Amino acid sequence: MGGTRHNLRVDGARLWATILETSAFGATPAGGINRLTLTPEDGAVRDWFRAACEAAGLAVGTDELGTQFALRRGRDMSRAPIACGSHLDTQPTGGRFDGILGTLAGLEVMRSLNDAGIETEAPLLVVNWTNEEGSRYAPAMMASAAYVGEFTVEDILSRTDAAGISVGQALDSIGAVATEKLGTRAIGAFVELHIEQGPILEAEGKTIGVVEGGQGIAWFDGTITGFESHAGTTPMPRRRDAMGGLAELALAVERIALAHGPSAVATLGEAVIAAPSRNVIPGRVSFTLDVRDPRSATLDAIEAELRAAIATIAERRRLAIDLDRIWRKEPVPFDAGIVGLVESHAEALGLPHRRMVSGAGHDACNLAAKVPTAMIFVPCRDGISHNESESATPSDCTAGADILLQTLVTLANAPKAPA
Ligand code: HGY
Ligand code: MN
Ligand code: MN
Repeated sequence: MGGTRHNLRVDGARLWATILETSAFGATPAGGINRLTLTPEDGAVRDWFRAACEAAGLAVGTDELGTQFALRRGRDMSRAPIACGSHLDTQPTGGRFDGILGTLAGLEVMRSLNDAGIETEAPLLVVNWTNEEGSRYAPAMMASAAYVGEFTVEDILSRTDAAGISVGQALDSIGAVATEKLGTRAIGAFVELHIEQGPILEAEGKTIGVVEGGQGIAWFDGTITGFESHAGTTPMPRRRDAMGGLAELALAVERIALAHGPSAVATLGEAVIAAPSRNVIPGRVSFTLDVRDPRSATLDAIEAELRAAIATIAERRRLAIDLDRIWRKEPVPFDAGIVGLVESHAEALGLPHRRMVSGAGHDACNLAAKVPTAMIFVPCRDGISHNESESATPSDCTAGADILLQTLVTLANAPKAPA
């Protein structure tokens, strides 16, 4: 069969039905999903995914970090599979599309090839990567980073959440049993479909984002230490108020990011007062920072300016402020050949499209270090994501899945690379 069959399409209604069906696992009253990685809700959707893949004739394996690999045989099983997929875990205020669209569209592609009786030369693979979100366990895109060798199994299994539960314990709690070693699963190329999670495609009336790469990310953990004392008897000038320090830091984060705009973004997303009490001046606050920009040098500059601002706040307010960079992901370019394929298929299907860089991190940003990788974006309403109101349309999801189908088939039927 030829490399590309432009008349080949997914069953958009079936894809949409699976998105709605699986949104029940961790459904929130506001219509979103709260399905943190390796919770019972995540375990339930993983069981659903395994059963659905097996019903579609795929062989499902699980690695030591719980990542699920669903394999569709090809005529030439000596070739490395062409992979797709994304993640099924969500943020606490997650929506029904972030990660879920790419994973379920992968299943839909396999189901559509089954319906059409098509066997590809190379095998195909659908992947559900563990803990893409990084909300319960840092860093984000954790399992795909370990798959490409950035972390060891032991390091990841020992990481704990805010309740002190380790990744290993959480995997056991959902009954995840490894059938293969981390990093041993062959992948010849990786294509990830995802909602844009930003406003550009919708604003420009484009259906397909041809993603050329991912921006850089830096994550920080910090603590501000002041001095607890009586809220009623401590005069304002004598206070060493950790929350006052945090308030100033939050404004400095915003000011510094804006100064490097428009691409730079920075977020103080978590803050916890140790032993909070209405009538005690906070003495200790822990916080987290997320800083991003497509330019590595700008990430460096923002970090330096943050540290300078922290030194000034600490000195003036007689606080101790520690800032620890716990993760740095460099900006990553995707494979020009596959990017071109996504673009040419969007062209061939008459779908309005544009090239762009991803503001969000994705497992594809890790895979790109090891295998030819690219991404396909579709719009989401008002660019909203990591919010329960996250929304996309059936037609855009179907269009993205069609491009995924065409791209995967082209790659799987391409002439075998010389040994
Ligand atoms: O943080 C991110 O960019 C991704 O949504 N985990
Ligand atoms: Mn995602
Ligand atoms: Mn996300």
